[in-house]
Amino acid sequence: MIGDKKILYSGMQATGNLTLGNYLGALKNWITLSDEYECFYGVMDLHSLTVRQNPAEFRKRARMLYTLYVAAGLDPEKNCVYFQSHVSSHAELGWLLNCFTYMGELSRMTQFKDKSAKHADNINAGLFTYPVLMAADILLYQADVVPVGADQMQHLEITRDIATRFNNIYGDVFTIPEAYIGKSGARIMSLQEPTKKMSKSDENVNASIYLLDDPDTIIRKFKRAVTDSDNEIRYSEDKPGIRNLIDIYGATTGKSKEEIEKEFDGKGYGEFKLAVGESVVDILKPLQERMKELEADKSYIDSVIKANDEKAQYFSMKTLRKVQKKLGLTERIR
Ligand code: AQP
Repeated sequence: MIGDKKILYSGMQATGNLTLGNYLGALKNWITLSDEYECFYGVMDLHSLTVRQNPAEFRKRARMLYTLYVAAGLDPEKNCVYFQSHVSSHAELGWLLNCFTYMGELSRMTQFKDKSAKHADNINAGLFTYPVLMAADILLYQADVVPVGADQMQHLEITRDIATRFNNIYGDVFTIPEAYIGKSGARIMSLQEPTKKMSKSDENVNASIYLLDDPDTIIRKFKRAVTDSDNEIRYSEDKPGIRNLIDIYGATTGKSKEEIEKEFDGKGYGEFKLAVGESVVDILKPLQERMKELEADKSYIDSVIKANDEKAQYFSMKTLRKVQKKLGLTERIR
C-alpha cells in the first residue's frame, strides 16, 4: 500500500511498435486504474534484450513506447511511468532472486519453450531466467495486483512462489501479488492468421494495426483481413476472422456482440470491415494527435522521465535494501 491505495504493477516490452492488441488488451485499461491504485508502469527494455535488438532502432522504439504511454492518456504525474533499465535495482534483485529459483520451475515455463522454439539460434540464459527478472519487477514495488493476460499467469505464479519461499525464510519481506481481476481487455487476434494473437513482433506488417498507422493504412489492413467466405456476420468459434473483427468493433464502439450482429444483419463483409476500420481510425485519432505534440516537446518528456525514474528508484531501493540486509550482505558505510 502507498497511503490508502493498493499498488499495481505492469509494463510492456519495447520489442516492436505497439499494436491495437496492446492498446485494447492493456494500455486502454491502465488509464482508468490510477484513481483506484498507485500504479507503476515500466518500459521493460531489459526484458526486450532476450531477443537481439538493433541498438539505434531499439533506443528510438523504447522512447517511442514511453511517449505512447503518455499519448494514450497515462498521466505521468499520477502514474509512475519509467524505464526498467534506468532503475538498477531490477537487475540487482533479479540476481538475488535467481538464487531462490529452481531450474526445474523455470524449465516448466511455456513461454520459454515457445520463445526458444521461435529463436532456436539464440536460446540465451536471459530467455530462461526472464520470469525471475519479472518477479523482481513486481516484488520491488511491493505490488498488490498485476494485470496479466492468460499467457502471463504462469509467470505471476512463479513470482508468488519465489516471494513466498523468500518470506518463509526471512520474514515478511515481499507482498504476495494477486492477479488483477478487473474489466478484462479484449484479446485481439492477427488480421492475417486470426487463430494467433496480434503481436508487435509479428514480421507480417499486415497482421497488426500499429497505433501510429495512418487512416488509409488502417482501412487497407482491415479490408485485407482474413475471413471465411460465407459472408455472414456472426460471432462463432468456427469463424475466427469475423469473431476477431466483432471483438475489435465491440471494444472500439462499446457495442455488444448481439448489437453488432443485428447492425450488420444481411450486410456483406466489405461493409463490415470498413466500419471496423473506421471505428479504429476514430479511437486512435486523439492518441496520434497527442503523440505529435509530445514528440515536438522533447523537454517535457525528458522532465517526466527524470521525475519518474527517481520515483521508481526511491520505492524500489527501499525493498532492495531490505532484501540485502535480510540476506546478510555487508551494510554500506555512509
Ligand atoms: N493481441 C493482444 N490482445 C490483447 N492484449 C494483448 N497484449 C499483447 N498482445 C495482445 C497485452 O499487451 C501487453 C504487452 O505485453 P508485452 O510487451 O510484455 O508482450 P506480449 O504480451 O508478448 O505482447 P506482444 O505484442 O505479443 O509482444 P511480442 O511480440 O514481443 O511477444 C500485455 O499486457 C499483453 O497481455
